[in-house]
Amino acid sequence: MARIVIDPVTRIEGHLRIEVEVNDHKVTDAWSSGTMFRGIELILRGRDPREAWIWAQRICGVCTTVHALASVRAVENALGAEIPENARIVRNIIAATQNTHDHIIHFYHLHALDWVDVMSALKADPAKTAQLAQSISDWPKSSAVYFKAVQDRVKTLADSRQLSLFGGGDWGHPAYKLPPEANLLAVAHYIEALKLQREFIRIQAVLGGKNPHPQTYLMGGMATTMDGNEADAVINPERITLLNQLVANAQTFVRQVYLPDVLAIAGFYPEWFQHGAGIGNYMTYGDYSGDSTKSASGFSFPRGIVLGRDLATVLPLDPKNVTEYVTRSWYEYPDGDQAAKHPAQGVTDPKYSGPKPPYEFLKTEEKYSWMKSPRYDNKPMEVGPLARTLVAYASGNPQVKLLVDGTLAKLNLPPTALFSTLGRVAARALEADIMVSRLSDWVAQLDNNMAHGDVRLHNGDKWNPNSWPKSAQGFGFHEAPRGSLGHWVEIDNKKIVNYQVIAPSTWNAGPRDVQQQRGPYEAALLDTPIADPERPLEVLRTVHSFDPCLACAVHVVQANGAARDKRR
Ligand code: NFE
Repeated sequence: MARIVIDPVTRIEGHLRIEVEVNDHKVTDAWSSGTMFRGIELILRGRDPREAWIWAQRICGVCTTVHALASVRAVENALGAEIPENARIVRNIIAATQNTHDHIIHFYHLHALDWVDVMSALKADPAKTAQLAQSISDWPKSSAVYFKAVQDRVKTLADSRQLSLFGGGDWGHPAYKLPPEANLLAVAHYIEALKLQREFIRIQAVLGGKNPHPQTYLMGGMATTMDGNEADAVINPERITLLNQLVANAQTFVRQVYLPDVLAIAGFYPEWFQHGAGIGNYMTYGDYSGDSTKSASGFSFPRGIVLGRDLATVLPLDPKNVTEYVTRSWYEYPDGDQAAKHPAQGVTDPKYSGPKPPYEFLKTEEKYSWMKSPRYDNKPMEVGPLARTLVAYASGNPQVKLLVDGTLAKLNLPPTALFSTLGRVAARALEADIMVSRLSDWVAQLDNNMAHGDVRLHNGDKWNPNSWPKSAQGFGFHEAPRGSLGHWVEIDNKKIVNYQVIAPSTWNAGPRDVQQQRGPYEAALLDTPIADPERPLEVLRTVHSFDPCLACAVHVVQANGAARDKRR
């Protein structure tokens, strides 16, 4: 038996440590630990709730914008502020752009190299690579000359012995299965994706003023301008043309590059549709209102829970059933560490009790993470693109069913194959396809409203604090790229007195709970095959398939205004 430690896990955001026990080349137990402590919510205490989103979105620069959206929604929920139709659409466009952008970057720049051996691409025949590329897609760049040029670039890096962004890989690892031509194809598209993402994210600059961290949110709407007859308006016919172009380019990329690449790569790793399932409970708050009612029934990505991998039933979700444990986290609750707390009554009292550095292993039989353990109805839940896809699929959403069934048919797999490491990867790509098609719908809606003279972006009726109740509590949610995000705010006497965030990666990467139930990462790692314990590439495949962000996942809140910063 061997204990393997990966710390830090790279090609993620934040600080994640994974410890696994390996017996006979298989993972027999796993622990996921957030090793960074951070406290953005602290600085929200005492502030005007109208400015909460500005601070909250600094929780993360990777899922930039998502915390602004969840935060502004929490405050609007607390104070009963409604937003106009155009603000709903602009928020949807910003969020879906972020989602699509994240998924593309995740696949190519954070995850693909777990499957793609960059150095093997040097052995590829560019003409055969062109044939392979043309057999899976109409993407116009797929010529032998193009692939030869990419290969020459990689060769220059390799000859210089400074691999730059391809440095530090486990090249030559026996778990790599792609032929050289598929490796060259993927490396070429890795570089293409760098260019695409840079262009596509201009949508945030148009609608949000900048990226990362768009600056146009406002309680009650959006702080931007819209006028069909005004060249100086932020949203005008010229900008609609630009948005349409950027969305169309992304759609072409998703359909002609990203999706075909995922299918081609997955085809060489069919066994990874059997590894990495994990706990098998999937949760989504749902999001992306298709109409101004904002009710859950109008969500483009529906709300619900799939429990125990049962795709025949979608259970309703009630955010009241969300709790967090600190039994195995470096915090204490005033009423004991066995307790479960709803985030609206959340308490964060940090008490590090792990080993003093330098240390070899964490005390995994005790507390071992800065992440808390979120639970729904006392059960661990996986959140993210796979959860959203499964809930939509099991709900009978026609677009999702068509796309998922078509993809499974191409791979000759049953729906149960989705409960896996590659199921997560495939679901993310399919979701990107759906997101970009929704994006063009929303840009068209915005254009249509403008053509009909509806240019309202903000409701000011709750802006004056004198119109607020003495105290109020609110919940804001968003389906961020990595899954279900919740913000809880408590307002008293016009100021924030308590603020709590549960981010998607806290759901997925959190540690065990009072009942010793593993978190989703930990459960997903069980039975992972390990070819070479010195280079546990296979562990990274499953951990990366969740798209971890530990900056979001660890946080601290001060309950009831008690100001004690115990950072260490
Ligand atoms: Ni920092 Fe995030 C997303 C949020 S965490 S990346 O998506 O919220 O999982």
